[in-house]
Amino acid sequence: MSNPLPDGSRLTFGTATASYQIEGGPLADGRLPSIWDIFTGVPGKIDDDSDGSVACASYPDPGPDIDLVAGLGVGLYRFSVAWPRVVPEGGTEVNKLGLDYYERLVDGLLERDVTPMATLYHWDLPQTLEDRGGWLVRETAERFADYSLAVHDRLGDRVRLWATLNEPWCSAYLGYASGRHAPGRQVGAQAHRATHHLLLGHGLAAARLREAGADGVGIVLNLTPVIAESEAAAEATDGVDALRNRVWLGPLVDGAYDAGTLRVAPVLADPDLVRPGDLDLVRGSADWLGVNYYTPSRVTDATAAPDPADPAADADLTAFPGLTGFRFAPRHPRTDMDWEVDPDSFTRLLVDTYDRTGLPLVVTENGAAYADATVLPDGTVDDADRIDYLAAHLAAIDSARDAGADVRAWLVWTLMDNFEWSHGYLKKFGLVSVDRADLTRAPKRSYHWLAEVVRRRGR
Ligand code: IFM
Repeated sequence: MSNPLPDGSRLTFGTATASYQIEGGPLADGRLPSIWDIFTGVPGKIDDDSDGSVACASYPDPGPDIDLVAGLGVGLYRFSVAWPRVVPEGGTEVNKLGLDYYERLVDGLLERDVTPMATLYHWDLPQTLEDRGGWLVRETAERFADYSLAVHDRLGDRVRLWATLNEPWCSAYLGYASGRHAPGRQVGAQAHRATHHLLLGHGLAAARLREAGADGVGIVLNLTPVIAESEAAAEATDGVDALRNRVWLGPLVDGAYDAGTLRVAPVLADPDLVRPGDLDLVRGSADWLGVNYYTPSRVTDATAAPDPADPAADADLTAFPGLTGFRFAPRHPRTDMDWEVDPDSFTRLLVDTYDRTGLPLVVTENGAAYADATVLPDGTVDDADRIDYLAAHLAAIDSARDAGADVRAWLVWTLMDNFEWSHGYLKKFGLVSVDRADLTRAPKRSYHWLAEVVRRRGR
């Protein structure tokens, strides 16, 4: 069979979404609650007190979204499968009705000549599994492999690009250390256990998929260039780099956690946690690597005075158990997430990641949240700032390719405004706006911009 990845002779374009952020229908057709259904019910966790119970109401009819994707003219669409739709109890019993939805989605994409890329885990763990320990326990990794195979059994004849996990850093450290994401636990350095079980889950799932004939299995990481802003921050910078980047890439490339990673995460040397063979399973398990990039991480020492007016200055510190004595120092300009805009760091990240891994890269997410306050007389959102961000980051990918990085595709995050996790519906990343009252979709100027880029460059 031919290689399922785009061949890279030119950049392929696409866009992406995730199940909990767009689907709604939390109890439809046998789905049971995920950790996000429970977490969003806890007062104070979501900025606008919202949840994903309606989201963009893409369930059960994916037709309008597929039309929007096709209207962009892009070649690839990355969606995620909701584990609690397919295996609601988290065990081995498969819910056929849940899979029917994804079958309709995939068939609709293929009919419109768009290649589907399925992400198997974009953070919606069945709550039943969390009740048994979630990613802190090994069993979850094993159940993830069973579930992955069930999805492949149904869709593997039509889907050839599989991403196991999306941004496992968030699952481990926002889910179990800072508690800003579901399941909202704060178990300190024990969060590293989740890291290992996520990697193991990826390795087990990749092996099962490969046995079933898959040859386009990847993993999606939110890698970030980690930049020391002061000499005194050198050690902390190394620690942040370890947990953001090396703890994932080490096992994938070398089958090992490196010494600097073990310094900040000593539990990863525990033989009861990291059992013989675990890391061998992970090494070489990816046919391609998904890179999600939004912003770099600038690290400075804690003694450098933070700007008290700067909400981004100490964001997510608790996400790094075992690390102290530093803070983040993002520069300007920034997006509505307070994330620094830095396309040059993107070029460097892609070149360095390709050098480190030798794997074909897919930019599985890249985009920006802006307030979208400017509206043209015909009602179109005039999101010039988002277009500038996207144009600069597309140029950054072109530079990385010119420098030799094997970047095959660029998937813009995201098709439409949706449930942005702990920010609810307050942060808008979409190429298409969604009216919260009646869920009407309206393409923004950035949607038309992307369609024109694709038309000019080829999809
Ligand atoms: O919306 C998220 C997505 O689900 C994962 N990557 C980052 C995006 C923006 O925060």
